[in-house]
Amino acid sequence: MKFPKGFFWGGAIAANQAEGGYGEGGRGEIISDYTTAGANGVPRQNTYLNEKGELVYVPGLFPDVKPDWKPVTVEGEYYPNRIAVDFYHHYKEDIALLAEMGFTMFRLSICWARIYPDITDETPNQQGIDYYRDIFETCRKYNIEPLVTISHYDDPLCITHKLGGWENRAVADYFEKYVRTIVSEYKDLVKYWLTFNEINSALPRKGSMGNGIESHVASFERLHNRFLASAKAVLAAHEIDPECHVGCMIAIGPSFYPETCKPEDMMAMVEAHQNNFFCSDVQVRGYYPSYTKKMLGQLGIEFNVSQEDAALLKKGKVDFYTFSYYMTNIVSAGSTDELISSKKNPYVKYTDWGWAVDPSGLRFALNLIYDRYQVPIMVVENGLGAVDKLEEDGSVHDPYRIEYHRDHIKEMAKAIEDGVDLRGYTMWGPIDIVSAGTGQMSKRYGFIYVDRDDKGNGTLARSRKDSFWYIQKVYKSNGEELD
Ligand code: BGP
Repeated sequence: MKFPKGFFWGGAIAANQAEGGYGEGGRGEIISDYTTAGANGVPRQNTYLNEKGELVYVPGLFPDVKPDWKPVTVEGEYYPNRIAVDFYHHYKEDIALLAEMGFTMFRLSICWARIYPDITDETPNQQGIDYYRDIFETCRKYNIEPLVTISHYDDPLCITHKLGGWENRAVADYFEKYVRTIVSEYKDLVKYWLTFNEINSALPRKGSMGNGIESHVASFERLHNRFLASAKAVLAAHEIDPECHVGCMIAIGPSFYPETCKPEDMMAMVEAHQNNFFCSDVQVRGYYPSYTKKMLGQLGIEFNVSQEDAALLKKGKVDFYTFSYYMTNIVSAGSTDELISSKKNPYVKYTDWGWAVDPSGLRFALNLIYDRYQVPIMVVENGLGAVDKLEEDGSVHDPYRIEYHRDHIKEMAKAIEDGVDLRGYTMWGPIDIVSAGTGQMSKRYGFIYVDRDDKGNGTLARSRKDSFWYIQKVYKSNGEELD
């Protein structure tokens, strides 16, 4: 197994799932401050008072609410992201542990509301600026390259409640201002940026509407404005620091298999892939793909793009492609909801959360992506969410996690042999953090255990799991010592 010299080995977290520090350092409020804890199979909810003052529970990472609704906390509900794993106060200790494992890259996100508590503010919040500077300097001290996500599921609340949501094009301009601020501030420390985490999670799909306020048309408008914001970010970053690299970030779980070799299922798979690649077709190629009209037409969206917007998308192409990979799924011509069949694949195992563990799907995805775009690629999320048992002596025996990473890393090596230009691997959640989907702490991805439970009890103490020592061996040997 050979990885190229200088291959980046690391892990990834997101501010809202790790930092906590609610109300500290002058940070403004973000959506997840009002997102409750769910459970395995129980969705998280956002709690709001509607225009009549009634309490409403709204699911989703981008809750479908009206601008005049008021986010509120409800007694008896738990809001895990407010403290998360307190990376806000533990980052020095945490980064030292990452360095001990041999990390050469650390993907983390900046919380927009720490830099601009209200995104329309004219000047940035100095405490936020200093906080991230210290993080990046700490990374550099250990020769860890920061990979910074500019927006990772933590939209400031003022986007909805002051500006009316992403359908307001002004939000893209405020995003550009934010990007100009952070790239200017950190250009001596940060050379790799990603615009929007899993931008395709905001793609309107069959059956994807929330509680019916938002239409598919508005939802596409929001996405289009995010594309514009991404293009503006690329141009601004390159203007300020011609040496930096700006990438897109796509959720490629699910990659797809047709349920049968029936020709209709094969076509369903093609459509599922078009869905999957739609956002990166725009961000990497710089224009809406040929199937746009048909895809959006099926959702009742009439597709038009102005010449001015088209020119911006063309100029603001990203430099590299990154993605999250967790699982594969099955598609069939009969399934109406998001094309994905609920059938299980008999050839793979499933996690306790029902995610298919399919290492060879990663090789398949890497080949597919590279054939399509021919730009450098990084896998910036991949991992196993599992329940761990903390032993009395502080150890955690997690052979399942070791096996998971070993098998996926082997498939990456094969993809490199296949000719894919893969530059790095930042697995998801090297330190246990709050799950985005369920709000649980017990869905753990880390090599580092954090003493905190699903109700917020625990000391927040960090300890090394067995997988910590395994990954240290892998990372320090540049992927050669896998067994
Ligand atoms: C991705 C997100 C992450 C992350 C991960 C694991 O979709 O980019 O933020 O959390 O999935 O998902 P979960 O936390 O729901 O297990």
